[in-house]
Amino acid sequence: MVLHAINTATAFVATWARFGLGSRVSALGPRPEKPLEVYEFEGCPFCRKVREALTVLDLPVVVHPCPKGPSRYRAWVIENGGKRMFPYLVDPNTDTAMYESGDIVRYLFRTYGAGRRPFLLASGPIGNFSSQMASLPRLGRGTFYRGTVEPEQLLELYSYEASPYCRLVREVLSELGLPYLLHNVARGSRARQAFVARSGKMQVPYLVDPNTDTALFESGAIIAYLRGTYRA
Ligand SMILES: N[C@@H](CCC(=O)N[C@@H](CS)C(=O)NCC(=O)O)C(=O)O
Repeated sequence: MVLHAINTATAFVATWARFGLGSRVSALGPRPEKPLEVYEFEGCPFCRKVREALTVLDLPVVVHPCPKGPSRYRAWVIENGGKRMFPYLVDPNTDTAMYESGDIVRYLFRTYGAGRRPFLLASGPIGNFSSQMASLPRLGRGTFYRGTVEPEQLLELYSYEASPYCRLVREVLSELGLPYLLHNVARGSRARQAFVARSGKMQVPYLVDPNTDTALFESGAIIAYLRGTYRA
């Protein structure tokens, strides 16, 4: 209980360090037919920039967590991309695959946006520094692999990047190496209506696990569920 409160408070600090970037949607361009795929880990400041861009551009994405350690997607990236570097984006809609957070953010806004990149995503060094500062209070959470059980089907998470409660859940998904379909539902998201129709209310995080026929709100409950189910 106390630990969850401390975690939530430090997750809030991370959001403030980015001035709330990733809490609302900006001008949108064309929509992809298939979800994008990203290989990343929650504790990585460069990966945060990509997740922010995906939220701001209201894009669904399959997240393949690549925490440090023997996570299978980390090995996949090294084999397919040629380098051990994260984030790595795969866009099946345009047959594109790329490293480098700055290039990925530029690509996303060029392909799926209709406006300018927010300052913290456009300014290289300042944006990177602020993202590194945002990672500090979380003390490396979401960086190291602690997974044991591989689910058969993809989990689904409704979230948006700036939400501190969602951050706590994404950290655990990352550490457990669990892949999931991330539905970004920031303010102004076109996906909100369908989300409320599915879940009954507008509240994130919301986890759906088709492997156990489970769906639940509340970060604390979701984290307990994930650890109980996927950390043998
Ligand atoms: N310039 C790259 C830097 C990426 C980078 O340094 N990523 C770190 C993680 S934060 C990494 O891949 N480290 C290797 C590892 O995790 O093994 C970018 O902006 O994408």
